Amino acid sequence: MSIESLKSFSIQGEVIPAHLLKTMEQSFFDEDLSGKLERDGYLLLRNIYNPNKVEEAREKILWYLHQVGEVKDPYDLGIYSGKSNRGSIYQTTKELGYFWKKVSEIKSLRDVIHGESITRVMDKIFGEETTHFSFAWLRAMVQGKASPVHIDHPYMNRGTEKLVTCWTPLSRIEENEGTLYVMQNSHLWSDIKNKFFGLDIDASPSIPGHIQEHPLDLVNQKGASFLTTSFSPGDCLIFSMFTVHGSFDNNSTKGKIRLSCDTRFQPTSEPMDARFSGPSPEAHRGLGYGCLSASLPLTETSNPK
Ligand SMILES: O=C(O)CCC(=O)C(=O)O
Ligand SMILES: [Fe+2]
Repeated sequence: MSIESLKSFSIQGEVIPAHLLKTMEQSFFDEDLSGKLERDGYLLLRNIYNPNKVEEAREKILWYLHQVGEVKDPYDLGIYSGKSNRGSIYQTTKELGYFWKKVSEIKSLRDVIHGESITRVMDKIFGEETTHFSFAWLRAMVQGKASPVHIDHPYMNRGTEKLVTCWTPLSRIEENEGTLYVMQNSHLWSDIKNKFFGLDIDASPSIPGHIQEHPLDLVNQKGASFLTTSFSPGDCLIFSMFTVHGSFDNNSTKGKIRLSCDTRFQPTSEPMDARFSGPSPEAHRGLGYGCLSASLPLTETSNPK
């Protein structure tokens, strides 16, 4: 990583010192993926999807965001307009949820995130036939926004424990454009695991699902590092339910929106969390796609979830 880009890493406006940043290690399909996932808590795989298909999905998503006035012309550059008509067109959480469901179910997006290439990877990881949640977490992160530090377990633990997250960038994401980080070896931190194991954020809505400490404090306290990298269309990052992760602030100087989608895979033979399956997944609090902060107008997403 260049010194220039290191200056761009911040979380909630706080600059991350260079010595706390390390580059993620790339994995390759022919390796022992499940062994490596168990060892490291994450797998960075490049060029898994067809980049042209990712680009096609990205353009369609941006077209929808342009339709609600959130993306400048030419829309395929993905530059935030600073404005939005989304809330005046879709006035309730339900309507906003329907809009986001429509965007999240764009065929070219589904062809990427649930397609043959990634399924092959997942079948290899689990050593058996796999399937995925029908629900997908499509995210559009504008300048200055970041996802809080968390593990995924409390958000989706009503089905099997044999579950992984797959984070798919939908464009080139430079290091200053709000990339994802994982904390090195955090999947082995027993205090975090014990604290969150069995917590269900829908059953216990008063207990925060994410980690309360500032990510910098947590990394310092653990003597750990932030692992990250830049991403290209075609890449994906797979991690376990107990891997601590979050995103850096999107510090794009051009106003570029960071588009990505997270999905969940598991063996077909295992029980699935009913909230995230079927044609109309109820998701959190029964809100469907309306539970996602991404369903809100981009002008309102100052407190991302
Ligand atoms: O994309 C983000 O900002 C957060 C993604 C995430 O938390 C996940 O993929 O589990
Ligand atoms: Fe997550």
